[in-house]
Amino acid sequence: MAGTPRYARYIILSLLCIFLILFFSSSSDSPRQTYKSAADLLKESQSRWGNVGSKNNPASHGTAKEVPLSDPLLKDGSHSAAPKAGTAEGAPAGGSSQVGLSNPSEPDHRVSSPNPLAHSPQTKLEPKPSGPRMNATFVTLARNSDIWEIARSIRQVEDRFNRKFNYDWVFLNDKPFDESFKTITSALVSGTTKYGQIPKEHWSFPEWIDQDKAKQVREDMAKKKIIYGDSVSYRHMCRYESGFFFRHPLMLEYEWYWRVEPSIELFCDINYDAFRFMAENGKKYSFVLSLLEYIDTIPTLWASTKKFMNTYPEHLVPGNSMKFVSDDGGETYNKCHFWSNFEIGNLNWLRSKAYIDFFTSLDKDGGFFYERWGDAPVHSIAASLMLKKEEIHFFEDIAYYHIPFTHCPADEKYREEHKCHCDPSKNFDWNGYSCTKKFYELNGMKVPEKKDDKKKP
Ligand SMILES: Nc1nc2c(ncn2[C@@H]2O[C@H](COP(=O)(O)OP(=O)(O)O)[C@@H](O)[C@H]2O)c(=O)[nH]1
Ligand SMILES: [Mg+2]
Repeated sequence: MAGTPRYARYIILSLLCIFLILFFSSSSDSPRQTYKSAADLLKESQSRWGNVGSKNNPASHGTAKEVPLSDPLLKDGSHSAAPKAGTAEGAPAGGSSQVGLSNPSEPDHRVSSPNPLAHSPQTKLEPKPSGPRMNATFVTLARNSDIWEIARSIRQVEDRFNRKFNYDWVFLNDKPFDESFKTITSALVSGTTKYGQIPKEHWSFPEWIDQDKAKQVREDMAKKKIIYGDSVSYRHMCRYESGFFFRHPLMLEYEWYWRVEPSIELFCDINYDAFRFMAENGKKYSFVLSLLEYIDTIPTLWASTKKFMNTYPEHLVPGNSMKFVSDDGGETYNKCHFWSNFEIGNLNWLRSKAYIDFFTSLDKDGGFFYERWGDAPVHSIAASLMLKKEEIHFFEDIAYYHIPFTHCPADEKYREEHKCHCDPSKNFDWNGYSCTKKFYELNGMKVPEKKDDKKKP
């Protein structure tokens, strides 16, 4: 029985402890608030940050002015489903299954919770582009099957450039575009999209081509494993890009084009209007990568070019870039060409008599089918002979990739400021197969010093 008072003492002591704990916790000085719900959080933050999203809120209004006003996804009614962040119109519709959004006893908090850091001084918003717009369009030749590869390219072009400018995009195809291609691409492009079918006469063998001879060439090239050597469609494509895309009815209303191919990458922000740069600086043709052509695809291209030069000497422009394509004053071709999967150029130049005479003359000689002439050497030779050298521009600042080559700007500060994600060690410009050095020399430009060279003793 001696244990009974001891147990009683333990019980009294325990009760005393519990009482003391409860007393101190309820009378603590620290203001511990507990929030009931996300709605309370929102109310709290609204009183702290003002009525975020409302037109009268100076915090959101002041910065919103700086951002381009047009939402890439809102170019027409059919693609306006994306909510506008921070606006009442952009709130999710009623009946949403989102947690906490459907309780009628809660206040209306269908706007997103504000991010207190969103408008902090560290946030770098791009200025809204100013100045006149050019009469310009992107242009892409593609098959329906290219959809996902071209979608990737478009996304990059939009993110890095066009979401700020909203230029149109023309898609051309030898077959009708299917609905899926149109829906996906028009959702991605911030400007107006247009879809054109190529007329049969621009994508078929001209009547002067000897079909048997052309077939024999394809078989021979296949045996030699020349890339695309056995392909008929690739030849139509090269001929079309050389002589017809700029004459398609959809292209006739534009003065400037920017060619985009599937699977390309843009590595840096382009914060100015590259079309306007071309116009204001008297440029007609531009490039980012140049290289040597595979000679087996163009063995007689220069002979045809010489024929053209003799027939139309009036089309050769004094002060041209002959030195870019020939190391012996025009006797032979040095195989240099601008890589035409990227081009920003003037359509009126391509539609000029000089260029059309050049293309027609080459086309009559049949090398698009009897060899495998590419549109890159054709455009490049034309630009080098029929434009003043100042009219050709190298976009050193446009960081670009098309398999397998990269152009990555040399300047480290530039790369940082433009959020570039290219590896400068992959830059192709000063590789032995590139012709960019030749372009620099011809134009009296200084070849950038390699950062690595400086470190060498
Ligand atoms: N509509 C259509 N486009 C084509 C065809 N062949 C190639 N192209 C397009 O022409 C461009 C060049 O073709 P690509 O396969 O990229 O050639 P590469 O860059 O020389 O390897 C791309 O924009 C292709 O989508 C074709 O048969 N039909
Ligand atoms: Mg390509």
